[in-house]
Amino acid sequence: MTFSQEETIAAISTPAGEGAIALVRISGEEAIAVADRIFRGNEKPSEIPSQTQRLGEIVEGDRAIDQVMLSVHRAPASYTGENLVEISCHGGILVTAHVLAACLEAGARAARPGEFTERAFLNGKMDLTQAEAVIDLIRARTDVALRSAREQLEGRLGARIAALRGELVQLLAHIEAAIDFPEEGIVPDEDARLRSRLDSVRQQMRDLLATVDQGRILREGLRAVIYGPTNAGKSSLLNRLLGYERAIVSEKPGTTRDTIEEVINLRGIPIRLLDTAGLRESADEIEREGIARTERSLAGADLLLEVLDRNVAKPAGFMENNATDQSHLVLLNKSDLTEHPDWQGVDALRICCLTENGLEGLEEAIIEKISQRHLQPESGVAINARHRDCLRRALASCDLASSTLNGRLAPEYMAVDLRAALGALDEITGAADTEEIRDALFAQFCIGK
Ligand SMILES: Nc1nc2c(ncn2[C@@H]2O[C@H](COP(=O)(O)OP(=O)(O)O)[C@@H](O)[C@H]2O)c(=O)[nH]1
Ligand SMILES: [Mg+2]
Repeated sequence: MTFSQEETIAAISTPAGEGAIALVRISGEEAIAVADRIFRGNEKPSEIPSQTQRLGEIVEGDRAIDQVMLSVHRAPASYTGENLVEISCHGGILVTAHVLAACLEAGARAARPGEFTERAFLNGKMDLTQAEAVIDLIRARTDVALRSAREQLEGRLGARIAALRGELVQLLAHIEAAIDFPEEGIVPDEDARLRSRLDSVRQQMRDLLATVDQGRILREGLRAVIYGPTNAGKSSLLNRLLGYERAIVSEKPGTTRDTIEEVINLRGIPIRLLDTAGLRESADEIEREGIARTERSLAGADLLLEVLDRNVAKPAGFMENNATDQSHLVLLNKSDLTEHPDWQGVDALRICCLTENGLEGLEEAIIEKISQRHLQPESGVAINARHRDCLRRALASCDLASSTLNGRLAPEYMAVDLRAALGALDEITGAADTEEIRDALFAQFCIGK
């Protein structure tokens, strides 16, 4: 990337479209000078005190573009840590485009996605885990996901990583002392202390790694796949859980052919519900493709909701205790109709999508299934896939260091491994800033953030 930090950037920070107001941001050394060139009010932006705002006009030459509120934030007390000007203009597509164009004409350059937050990171306003939390916060769909993102933004995860880092640095200091003064060696009682400290670091890393499932669910939603024979009421169940008629429901078998995906909020947990084409032998090419898609969805599911029609015979191949490592719930639908003798004594949740009977119980059962496997509500920290990759490497290096210690090999080996572990931890917070990680991370942002 050849974008310079020195340049002053500008962007529309609110979503494209019509709204009451929109926000255009300018950040960088020249931000206030750029604002001076385009703003007409009682005072010039360079005369306005920090963190205050003034009413005025944005002008292009002699022509007024819009009446706006403009606020000035001087470095380092701003979101980006640089001089930052925020212009609240009317929220029309053309108006905001003209205000931005005036900023660019006056010397700013168009910002890349995430560049404001990237500058906040580069100026030490936040570490990488906090920058990632900004994305999580914007994308959060439930209160639980929001709370987790907010805690990460406050630096909870960064603090845990910093604590681990501190312990590794201390271990490393001991080892290096042993390398520098080999005649003193590592005495047996110190040896035991080192081992227990290293073991504690490894355990803390494993504990953090265990939160990755929770993190994925809060960020992307738990994948729950509704499947079963045609006409059992799968699409009806999706509609009931969503609260509106999303999928077509029909007495004609084979109606749902494509998979339909919607996110619901089940007591704070985002759940990605997939309604699928019913499983049956079919001569229809499109339906066969739908069934192939169902099978693929099943493979990637966290939770399987098997819907069956209690009014008809048990389908061939039905297994009550489906032996998969995924969570599985058997739902006998149409409990308003008489039960076919096949189902007698079968352990399943009886529900009715017509009357909504049993749906409360279904919600309970879903929550119970997923809390057994994925969620630890007491822990607010929930790592993402990038953190997981770094932590896995850090743990592997600590494991190596541990076997070096047990094998009584030269302390130099252990020092190398501990340094590798430190490097991997530093990638998480961005202390070991590599441009590659940064580019990938900030590219996920929207422009103006
Ligand atoms: N009596 C009764 N009919 C239902 C119930 N749930 C769904 N149906 C009906 O069963 C038929 C098939 O439903 P649908 O949701 O399209 O099933 P899918 O093929 O599994 O998606 C439709 O005519 C629904 O109205 C229920 O609880 N009781
Ligand atoms: Mg259907």
